[in-house]
Amino acid sequence: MTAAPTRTGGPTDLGALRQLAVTTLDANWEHDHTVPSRTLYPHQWSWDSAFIAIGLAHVRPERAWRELASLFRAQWADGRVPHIVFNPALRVGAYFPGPELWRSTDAQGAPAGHTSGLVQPPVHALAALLAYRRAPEPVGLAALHELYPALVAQQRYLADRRDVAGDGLVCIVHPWESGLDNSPAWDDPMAAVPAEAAVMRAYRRHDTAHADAAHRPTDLDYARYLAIVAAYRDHGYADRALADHPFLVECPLFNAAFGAAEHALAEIAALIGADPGPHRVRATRITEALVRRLYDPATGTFQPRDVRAGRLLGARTVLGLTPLILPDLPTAQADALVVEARSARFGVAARMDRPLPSHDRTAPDFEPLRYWRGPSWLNIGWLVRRGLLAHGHPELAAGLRRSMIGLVAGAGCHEYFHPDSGAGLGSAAFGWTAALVLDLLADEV
Ligand code: 9WN
Repeated sequence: MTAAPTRTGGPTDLGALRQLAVTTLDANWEHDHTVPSRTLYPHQWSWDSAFIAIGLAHVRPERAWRELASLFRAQWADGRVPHIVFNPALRVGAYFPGPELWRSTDAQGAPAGHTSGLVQPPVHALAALLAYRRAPEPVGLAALHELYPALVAQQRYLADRRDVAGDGLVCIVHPWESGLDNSPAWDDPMAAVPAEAAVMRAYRRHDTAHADAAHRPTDLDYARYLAIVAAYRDHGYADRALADHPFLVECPLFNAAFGAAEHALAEIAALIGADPGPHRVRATRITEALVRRLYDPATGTFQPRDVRAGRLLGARTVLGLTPLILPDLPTAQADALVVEARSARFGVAARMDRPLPSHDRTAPDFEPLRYWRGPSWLNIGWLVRRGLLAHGHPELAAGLRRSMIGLVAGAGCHEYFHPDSGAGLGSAAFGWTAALVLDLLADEV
């Protein structure tokens, strides 16, 4: 195994790389969870914790279970797992928007501590299963027993409350729920959200104090993010009246995670003596719905659906590749996604000359420095690599793995990376980058 040539700031060999990853996770550990970043994101984030648990299972297995347990302690009565769990010990203004904007404790069924009211892709059942496989004993099985009902409730919330179109898929109500906040995928539905950048004069953004504003979402993006949060919050985060909500989208990644969670729950159920059957049935239905509603034969990839406008969204982002993680994705769609992944848009190859970008690198709105509009992210590469393995493409998976390890070896545990040079961008000590590189290093290929 060879790592890419060292770029500024990276460790010199794979032992040092592993050590850097462990040190990063240790430094970000905060009493019962890991912060994504001490500076930019000092609270607990939902899908970050799942990815982080996967890495912790290799080196600090007991913390992997504590990470998931602390997140699920903040689960709402309706089953939603909030995308941010606020640490009450931090000062007001440690992150924007903070608890004073979310006002979760006014909402019915919210926990006593402050959280957001949104969710993120449900990758937690998969994380719990992988953590168990890496570290089954002594606490693994007991932890699965504890988590299982909460993971089932998380899925039930999504299936019962968020299937706004009634087509078997989950609707996200905010770009933050996708995890790919300012992806070009959301440009069209965001343009329809009435807001003015000037409203941001009334607030102090925390992110641009810690990262280059040119790499972050714009003020107009933030004005719209706040308007959508206000609409949801002012209805008590209830999902009954969503027909009038300003942002309603079916995201391929979110729904692929939703299906992958049922596959993982089937395996967890079998391990703890519960019935895997219903999970298998639900997994099959989700994959069928995803193919029926989000696969676009014209582009050969999955596109998000704007539920308000009643049409598929056109941007070809990396979100479209992620249904590969579904083991039961039909061969026709899996083959088409491999063609898309290998195309000049994404450049996946057995020997990659550049990292996997978050957006079509041939598109006119590709922005190599701006967050989810071009830069390369380890969590997405990690998911796509799993998908390539699941669908019989070990050489491509190995190429992607080498590329990802090369990125961290070259630049350190950055939040994201320049999609041409591989230079590190965003937070320099990012939780899921550290965790997932540990997971990649532990595999042979
Ligand atoms: C808003 C924590 C989170 C990630 C998201 C990423 C970013 C937050 C922000 O950071 O989002 O949730 O303030 O930009 O987009 O995927 O979970 O790392």
